[in-house]
Amino acid sequence: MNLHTRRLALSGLVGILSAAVAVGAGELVASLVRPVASPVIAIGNRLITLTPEPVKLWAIREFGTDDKRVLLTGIYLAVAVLAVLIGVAAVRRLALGLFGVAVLGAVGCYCALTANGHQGTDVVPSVFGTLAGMTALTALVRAVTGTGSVTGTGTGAGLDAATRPATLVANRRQFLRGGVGAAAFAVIGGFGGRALQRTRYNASAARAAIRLPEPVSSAGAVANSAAANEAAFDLGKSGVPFLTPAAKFYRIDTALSVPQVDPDTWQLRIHGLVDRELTLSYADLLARPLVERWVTLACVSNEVGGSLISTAKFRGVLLADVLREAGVRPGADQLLAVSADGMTIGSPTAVVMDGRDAMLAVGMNGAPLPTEHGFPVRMVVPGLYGYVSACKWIVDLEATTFAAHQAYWVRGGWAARGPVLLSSRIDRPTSSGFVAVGSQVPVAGVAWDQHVGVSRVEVQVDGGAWQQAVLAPVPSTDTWRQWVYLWTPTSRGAHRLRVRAFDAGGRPQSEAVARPFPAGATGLHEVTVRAR
Ligand SMILES: Nc1nc2c(c(=O)[nH]1)N[C@H]1C(S)=C(S)[C@@H](COP(=O)(O)O)O[C@H]1N2
Ligand SMILES: [Mo]
Repeated sequence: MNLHTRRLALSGLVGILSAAVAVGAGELVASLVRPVASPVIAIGNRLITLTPEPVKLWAIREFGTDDKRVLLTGIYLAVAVLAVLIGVAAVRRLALGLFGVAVLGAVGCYCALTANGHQGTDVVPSVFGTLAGMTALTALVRAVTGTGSVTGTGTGAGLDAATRPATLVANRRQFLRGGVGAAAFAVIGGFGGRALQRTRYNASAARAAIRLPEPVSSAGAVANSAAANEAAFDLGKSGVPFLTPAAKFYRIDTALSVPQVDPDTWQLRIHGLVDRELTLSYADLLARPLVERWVTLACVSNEVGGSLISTAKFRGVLLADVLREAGVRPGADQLLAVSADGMTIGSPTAVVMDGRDAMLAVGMNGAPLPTEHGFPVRMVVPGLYGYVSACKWIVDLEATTFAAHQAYWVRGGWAARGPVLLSSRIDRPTSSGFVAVGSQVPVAGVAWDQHVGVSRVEVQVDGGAWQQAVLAPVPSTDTWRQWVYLWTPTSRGAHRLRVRAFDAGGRPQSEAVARPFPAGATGLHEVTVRAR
């Protein structure tokens, strides 16, 4: 490598080290402000809100619950590329590099100050990160060019390549010291800051200390039928279990850093078009009669055959009771929920109040809600997609109208009212699987039409006649329904399996192919399996 190339590489390194110092300082200061104020998180959250819905859908489809890790990796890579450019610019002309850092810092400040649910102090980590980055850049560039240094052997002509010393680094000792110092600061600040954030803002200790009261109305009978399902069909092996364990429950939200809400200070304010404003503490909620219900929650972004649907036993307070106490006025057709992280989710009041088990949920599968699933309190409304009903980390509920307020996803073009659509899925066998000719193959899966119910499921092999599957018993219409059809392949080669479900009224699910946007996917799920 000639001197020129080596100098370029070194300039890039100067940029990377300075950016690392900026990011590290940002994380460290964010540990004193709050985790969402971290510049990288703030930029990521802004990117999430700026991303057009089709791209979001694509990301959810491609990466699922990994979408956040992918986004953060992308941001780090982009910052690294910009940092190299800034470094190269700075070694030529320091002011130019400093300007670049300032622009990046300004982006961080802007994102922190415009985030959903932002606070004024959220800008502080970005400001400190920018200043730290500028300081590091200045020191490292001066060591390289020998400008502005007392001990330097340079001529001070950092701008002019012709008069520059013919060495790579004008002040080698100063550069080494600065570089090692910057790297150490970045690593300690970054990882230390993150660790501090995790200890200072962590709801898991509070969560672990909670003992939920027993429900006055339990989902016990339901547990029996879930067990019966598994026994009858061996669905544990051949399909999906009725209950989704919390660790496997799908997760969809825009929170790059999971809100850590302290149950001791948590409050839910119920206001707007009501006769009496209510403010409930966590203790108030637990003091009320709790019910426990099996509910299948589904995401509107779920593709036909997708996995953004899960079933849990939710424990909570019936929301309609609370709303009757507040006295929701006629005309308030929307209940607008706001979360600790500024998400807004609007539900149709009539649906919440129609007698179904809409809840302010505090528990999931017998334990307090997991932090990722909304601890301490979330909404659950059987029959509505999550984006119009299932606000996690809820802190505010306003009785309003659809005309007056558009919730977050609705502003993105999604349907304002989101009833779950009748659908079905084949879980076994999978498309990649082989089955044996002449053997009995359980074709199994789930079908759902929450709060309406599934009355029949049929399976079709290679375009032939539709065959009726056996349905598992269900606790209520609010959950998915497991089904199984025993199929004996009679010939080798590829076989196409399709499934369709019928609702409680005998209506079949729509075969028209529609993408999830804007009101949920339709079409029949099919898998192709090989028999040999
Ligand atoms: N605060 C908050 N609540 C939210 C969301 C969100 O992004 N933020 N996403 C909603 C969507 S789109 C769905 S499908 C459900 C998913 O709930 P889960 O992550 O517990 O499965 O949460 C809903 N509640
Ligand atoms: Mo969703």
